This record gives sequence, C-alpha cells and structure tokens, in this order.
Amino acid sequence: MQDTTSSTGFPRPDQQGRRTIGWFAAALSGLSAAAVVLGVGELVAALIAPDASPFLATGATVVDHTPQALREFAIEQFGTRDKLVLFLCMGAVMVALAVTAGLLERRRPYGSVLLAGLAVAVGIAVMQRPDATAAFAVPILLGAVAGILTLRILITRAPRRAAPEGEPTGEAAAGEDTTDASRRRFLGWAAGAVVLAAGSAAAGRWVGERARAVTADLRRFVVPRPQVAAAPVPPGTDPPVPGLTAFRTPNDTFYRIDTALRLPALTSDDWQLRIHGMVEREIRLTMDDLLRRPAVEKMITLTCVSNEVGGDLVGNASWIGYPLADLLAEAGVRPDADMVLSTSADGFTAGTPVAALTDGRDALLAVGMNGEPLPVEHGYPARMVVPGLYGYVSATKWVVDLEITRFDRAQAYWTRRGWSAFGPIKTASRIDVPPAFGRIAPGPVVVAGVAWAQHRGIAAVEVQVDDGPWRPADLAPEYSLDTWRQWTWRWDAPPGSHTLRVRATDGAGRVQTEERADPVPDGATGRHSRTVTVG
Ligand SMILES: Nc1nc2c(c(=O)[nH]1)N[C@H]1C(S)=C(S)[C@@H](COP(=O)(O)O)O[C@H]1N2
Ligand SMILES: [Mo]
Repeated sequence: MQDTTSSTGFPRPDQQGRRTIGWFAAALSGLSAAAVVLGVGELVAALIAPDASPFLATGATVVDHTPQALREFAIEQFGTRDKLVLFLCMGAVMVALAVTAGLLERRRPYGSVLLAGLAVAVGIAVMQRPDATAAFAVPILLGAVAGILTLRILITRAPRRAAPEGEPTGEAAAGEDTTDASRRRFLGWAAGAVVLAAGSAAAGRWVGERARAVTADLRRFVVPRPQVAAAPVPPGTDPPVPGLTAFRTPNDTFYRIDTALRLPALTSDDWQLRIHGMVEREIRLTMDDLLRRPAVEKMITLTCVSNEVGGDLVGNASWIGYPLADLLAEAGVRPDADMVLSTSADGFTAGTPVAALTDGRDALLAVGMNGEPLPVEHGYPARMVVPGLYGYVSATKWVVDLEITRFDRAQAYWTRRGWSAFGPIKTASRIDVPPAFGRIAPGPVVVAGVAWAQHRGIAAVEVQVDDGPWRPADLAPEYSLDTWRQWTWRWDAPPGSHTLRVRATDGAGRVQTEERADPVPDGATGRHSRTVTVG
C-alpha cells in the first residue's frame, strides 16, 4: 500500500514529495477517537438519559438479540462472568474498528465515515432499549461528533515521513523523516484526547453513581406507617366505564411537571429541611427527625396550572407525610408573615400563602405516594402537597428549605416569569369518553369524565348536547373536597354529528365559567367539549 498524504492529512496524489503517516500514529489516532466517542457518550448519557450509555445500551441490545443457544452456551461456559466476556468481546471489536478507522483516515476521511457509520449502528442499538426516548440518540450523536473531530485533529497532526514512490508504508520505516519535536507534539495531542475521554467517562460514572445511590436509598426507604390512614375509597368511586380515568392515579402514570433537566439526586441521609426567616426559632430537620413524628395519609388531587381545558396534567394519589401546619407552629411563624417560600434541591421555588398551610386543610410535607416512597421524579425524598393550589405555588418537589417571608418581599420561580403569585385551582371538568372524534352507534351511550375544584368540592356536573338544555350527570360518591369526582351521563345518542359539552359547579355553588382563558397567568378556563359522530 502506498500513501500520498498532504500535510493537512488529505491526500493529494499530484503532490510532489509524497509523505505518509505511520501505522502506529494512525492506529493511536483511531483508538483515541474511539475512546472520546465512548467517554463523551458516557458523560452525556449520565447527564440526560443514564440508560442511553452507548457502550452499555449496545451491550444490552446485543444480549437481547443473542440466539438462545449461544446465550446458554455463554452462561454455561462463563457462568456469572458472561457479562465480562461480552464486554471484552465488544471491547475487542471496538479496538479493531478503531484501528481500522485510524488507518483508513490516512488517505481520505474514510475513517471518519466509518466512525459515523458505527455511530449510526450504535444509535440504532440504543434506540432498541425498551425505555428509549428521542433523548437516547443524543449521547452517541455528541460522542460521535467529538470522536470524529478528535480523529481529524490527530491525523492532521500525525508525524509524516517521506514515502518515495513504490515503497510500502511499514513499521520499520515509520517516523524516519519525522523530528522528535513533531512526534512529541502528536503524542501530546493524543494524550490530550485520551485524558478528555477518561475525564468524561469518569465524570459520567460519578454522576451515574449518584443517581444509583439514590435509587438504592429509595429501595431501602421505609414509608412510615400513618397513624391516621386515608379514608377508604367508597364503592362506586370508580364507575365501571372503559376509558374513564381511575379515581386513584398510579405513580408510574402520574403526570410529571418540573424544570429539572436532570433529576435531583438526593438521598434520605443527605436530605435536610431548614425552616427559617420570619420565625421565632429556626428549625432544621433530618429525615430521622421527621420519621419520628406521627405521619398521616391523605388523598389529594394535584393539578398543574398549565393544564389546558380538557388536558391531563392532573392526578390523584394518597400522600403519606407530616402536616406542614405542625412544622410551622414549631418554628413559630411571626404574625406579619404571609408567604412560605419553598426551595428545592435544584433551586426551584414556590410561594405559598401561610394561610393555605395553616387553615386546617391537609397541607403535607409528603414522603410517600400511594403507599410507596416518592418516585425520584415526584420529589424523593420529600415534597410539599397542598390541597386547592396549583403545583407551581405549592407542590415543591425535593424540598429542602422553607423561608417564612412576605409576598411583598419575595418572588417565586414562576411568578418572576409572569405567572400569578397566587394559584388557587379553578373549577374544571373533562369528558373522557366517548373519545374525541370517535364514531359510536346510535342508542344508549355512557358519557363519562372527571371534575375537580380542590378544597371547594364538586356539587354538580352537567352535560349539554349541541345547543340543548344542560342535563345533570350522575356523580360518583364524594371522597373529599380535595379530590376529583368521576361522573357519568346516559345519553340516547341520535344519528348525526353532535357536540357534547360539560360544566361543573363547585361546592360553593359557583358554575364553571364558559369564558375562555389561557393557562397564563393563573390557569385556563372554558368548557371542555367533544364532537362525536353517531351512526
Ligand atoms: N422542584 C420542583 N418542584 C416542582 C416543580 C418544579 O419545577 N421543580 N414544578 C411544580 C409544578 S408546576 C407542578 S404542577 C407539580 C407537579 O408535580 P408532579 O410532577 O409530581 O405531578 O410540581 C411542582 N413542584
Ligand atoms: Mo404546574
């Protein structure tokens, strides 16, 4: 093989005084580039999607696609070391491909093309993961970009030697025409690349370890047994209508809203809550301090202010925790204070009226959700839950600090961005069935949905067909003022296209307004409607 490479690393066949890169420098360039792909990929994955680690996700996909016979053979041969063998095999393949990429890159950027192709293959493998989202493509993408840049930079800086026509490039000849200085410079660049790769991988590991530590801590966390359990859910609370939202929302389908790009990694040992500001005495609570107190369990429906009319940013769970009123009483809130500014481990803040926490409603510092520890994405190890207020002014997850202050002194995260300082939940109702733009048969049909007006309660729900009269729907038994209510309405559907509309009346007798309003600044209003074709 004969190399004709210009000093920029690109071949110029017509160039006189042909120069070439030795195989060692080329292989080292390829290996360094591959290391950078993996290192950067690992770090980006740890930051945004831990399960998208290019190396591990590819390994997992390989395992998933290993024929059963080979898998059994591997387990039989290597026992519990089967994973190590897999990683060694993957490593060997990677080294071979990296060296190939480096050697190819000497003539034309074919090595870069090879790396890009491999990145696509790894990307496809990563996207095979069962929990894959669009974010899973990002680590390998950024890793590949960094790796290809590394390869280009190293190849253009690799020492060259004269390659007289007809003389093969070989080990013995490599470096003949290179000065020690240029060789040292190249090794410096290669070392830089390896340090970058190792540093990224180590940083990724560190971040990943922290996330794993929290997962392990969460698994060990024993939710306190409440002294006062939530009232039992009365029969009939869940009318048996397919497609109707259940009274209790499971943790894994509970809506999630927060500003966290990466979930805060807070173990219960690291957690502390500081209550300070306009108080008689500042308090600091560890999780052990908290767990020694009597816990209660309350069913509370949470809603996001960003929920559109008919939207699903609402969910109902039982929360196990400690009345915030007791904690505030212990600190002694000064009479001129009117706001509790809560801060999360990641710097989010919410401003809650002191009154909403002390007027007797079930405002909790929660550590349990539906009988389990709070899932990390819902605030592990502790969060606030306040009936009747939108989440952005009350439901701080990963809460670590309560500052007692005043609305004329402090502003919270969303208030600074144009949302209202106060966020009482507005009366709302939603049609779940029949589905939007569905086609149904004429005759008896059950229309059903949910309605909520937390801490005021739902007194009535009515349904209107086209421009007809409002008809009362059947309400499921009321669990409490702080939870949503399922409703059903029997309709004798005539053929044609019809619009169903719903409205609720809250416990104070106020009918849900038909006036349309955007979520900004304090919650959407308007009536949910659904058009169906009957026939
Ligand atoms: N730390 C933190 N807590 C937060 C938020 C946030 O962005 N960061 N968002 C709030 C908003 S807007 C809502 S609606 C609720 C949602 O709680 P969930 O994700 O458990 O449903 O959390 C609240 N608590
Ligand atoms: Mo929200």
